[in-house]
Amino acid sequence: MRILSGIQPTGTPHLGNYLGAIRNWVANQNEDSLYCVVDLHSLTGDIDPATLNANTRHLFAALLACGIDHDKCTLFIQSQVPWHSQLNWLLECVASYGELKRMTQFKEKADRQSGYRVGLLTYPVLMAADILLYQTTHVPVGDDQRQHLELARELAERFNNRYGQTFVVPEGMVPQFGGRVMDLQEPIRKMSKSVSSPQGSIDLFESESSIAKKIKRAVTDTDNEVKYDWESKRGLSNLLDIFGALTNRSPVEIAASYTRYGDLKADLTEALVETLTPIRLRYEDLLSDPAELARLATIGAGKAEPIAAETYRRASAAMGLLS
Ligand code: ATP
Ligand code: LTN
Repeated sequence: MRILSGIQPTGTPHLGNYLGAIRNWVANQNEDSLYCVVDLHSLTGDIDPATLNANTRHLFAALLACGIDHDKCTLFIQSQVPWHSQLNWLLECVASYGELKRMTQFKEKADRQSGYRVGLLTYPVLMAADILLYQTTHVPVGDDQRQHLELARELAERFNNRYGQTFVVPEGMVPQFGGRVMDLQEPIRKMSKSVSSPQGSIDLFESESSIAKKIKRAVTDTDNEVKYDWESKRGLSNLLDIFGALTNRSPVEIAASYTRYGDLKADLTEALVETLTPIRLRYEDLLSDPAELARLATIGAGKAEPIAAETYRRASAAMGLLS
């Protein structure tokens, strides 16, 4: 089993990133696992250079704080391994404009930005390059990445058919609960770094009082029946999903043990504080030593690079490029 996943340094990581992805990265880090901060992906939006620089360092520290251990797996920064951009180009010449134009995330994001960048369209190809470079068998991601993952599989198969067996065709790993954490204020959309309002999202480094306030104000409904039902009770079901993911229990079972929203919210707050406080303390500690973070990033890139170089070499030779 070879695992790879990535996360964008577009802002402070939130509970959705943690429950949908990072927690599962930690759980699987004893496999042959590589995890990266995908800074090149963040250039698809309008991000200030100083902000991108700081976010990348902070996110690297955040992953360590969440329990990623650089001795057990490979943790690196995407742009420090140049083969990602190199393979991206080869795969852009395998992908079609039509299939990229149809990606749901592209359509949503393009709708919100006038004069969006070409990179926003081709972004899933770069994600496919990230995955295929490492002969990845499994990709732990949240539910929103299913379509991008399907494209990575399709490109691998198309390349193998056209140019000869080169890439492993990867599988997604989406968690049963926590794979799609919704915005606390607008539970019809997913919690997101770049779109959610501060009230709709819980950051990994949120203080206890702020977590309590946000959960208290999370949108539910007025009929006061505690029931897990995504059709009629989205806000409440989201809270039950979060609670279930945090405590490894089924949301239906949790719902059965409460009669009042207030009690459920109080206990959920407690579970969140218990999970997030140690992460916040480790994070603050890690940020105090930037030289050590830079050293760990260099080690990670050094471990990833030879694997990526070998796959790139095979792919470029298969396409007829001279070495
Ligand atoms: P952005 O808002 O900038 O698009 P994001 O918050 O969606 O960012 P990413 O960096 O794109 O986060 O995603 C990192 C990982 O977190 C991916 O595996 C993604 O599927 C997962 N993820 C993101 N949002 C959620 C969510 N609300 N619930 C569960 N998983 C999520
Ligand atoms: N597209 C993903 C981030 C991402 C990724 C990857 C995830 C980039 N490269 C490789 C898994 C594997 C996102 O926006 N969440």
